[in-house]
Amino acid sequence: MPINAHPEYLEAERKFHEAKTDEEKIESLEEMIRTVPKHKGAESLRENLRRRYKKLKQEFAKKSKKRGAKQGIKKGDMQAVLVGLTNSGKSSLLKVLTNAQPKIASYGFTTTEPLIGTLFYKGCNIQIIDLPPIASENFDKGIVNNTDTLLIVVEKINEIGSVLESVKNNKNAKRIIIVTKIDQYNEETKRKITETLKAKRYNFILVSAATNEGIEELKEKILHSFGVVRIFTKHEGKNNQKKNIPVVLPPGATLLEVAEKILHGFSKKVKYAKIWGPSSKFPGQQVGLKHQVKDQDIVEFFTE
Ligand SMILES: Nc1nc2c(ncn2[C@@H]2O[C@H](COP(=O)(O)OP(=O)(O)OP(=O)(O)O)[C@@H](O)[C@H]2O)c(=O)[nH]1
Ligand SMILES: [Mg+2]
Repeated sequence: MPINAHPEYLEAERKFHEAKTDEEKIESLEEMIRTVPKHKGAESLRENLRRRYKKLKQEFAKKSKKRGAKQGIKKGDMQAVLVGLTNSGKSSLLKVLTNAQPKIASYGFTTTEPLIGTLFYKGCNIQIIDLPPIASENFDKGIVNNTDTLLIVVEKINEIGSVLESVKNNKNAKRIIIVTKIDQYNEETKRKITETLKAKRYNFILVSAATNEGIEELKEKILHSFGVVRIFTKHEGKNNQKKNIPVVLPPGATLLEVAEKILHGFSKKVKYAKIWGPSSKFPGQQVGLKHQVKDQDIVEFFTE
């Protein structure tokens, strides 16, 4: 080598050629710039290194920006996140639960970035996010730490411990253990799994994305995890069992909040209400706006 490079430089150069990630490339290029010979004969080499460094940095910045934009998921009112090892069946669940069309494959690390789907259930829009597997470099801790409900997806129950470990920083989210692909098991095996998980007092469910077994129950569990109450309004002139799309409110909500949500600022005109369902003493009970509602109540408002 005519420029008489130091061993440090040659070592950095070797690292650069072996680098797999952009970060590694940038790091070793910085090391090359630091250790490159300073004499005049190496001037063009120095210039060349600086140019490559600048270009690499620019490309890297562009890529991170793109990644950032994709990860900029706006959190919905009710959000649940699928977490698990690779191949556990997360994307298949996203597909049967929501309108999303994820890529599903039997090889590992199929999902490479978070994907959102919406579960429309009992009048609610629930945001469900499919994440790359835990071991992936794109596993998004930010999403995991800020979500309301963690859907712990496993194919075998011995995976549960490590998945729970990887989400332990989120202390507030509800956790639902989902044992999936149960179409592979016979009744006896399913019974054993159920008993083991019951003994551990997990909130769990056995499902199959292939046969849809347990999927409706899972939807109910997910909705239930948000602790919401759903209030239906009575259809004009129809019998009160006929339900429409409910308003969804946090637990402990009163009729005043229901009225605000339905009547948008006109709730002051409401004098009283009649109520049917879990919070009423009898069907059609007349109550005031301070009345605390319960999930599945049906209400009718009166202005005079
Ligand atoms: N028999 C059966 N196979 C399933 C079921 N769900 C998923 N699979 C299969 O399991 C493999 C992995 O499914 P994915 O949904 O892609 O798994 P994933 O957890 O999203 O995988 P990564 O994206 O790599 O983390 C695929 O071959 C699926 O067809 C199921 O309920 N029953
Ligand atoms: Mg996937």
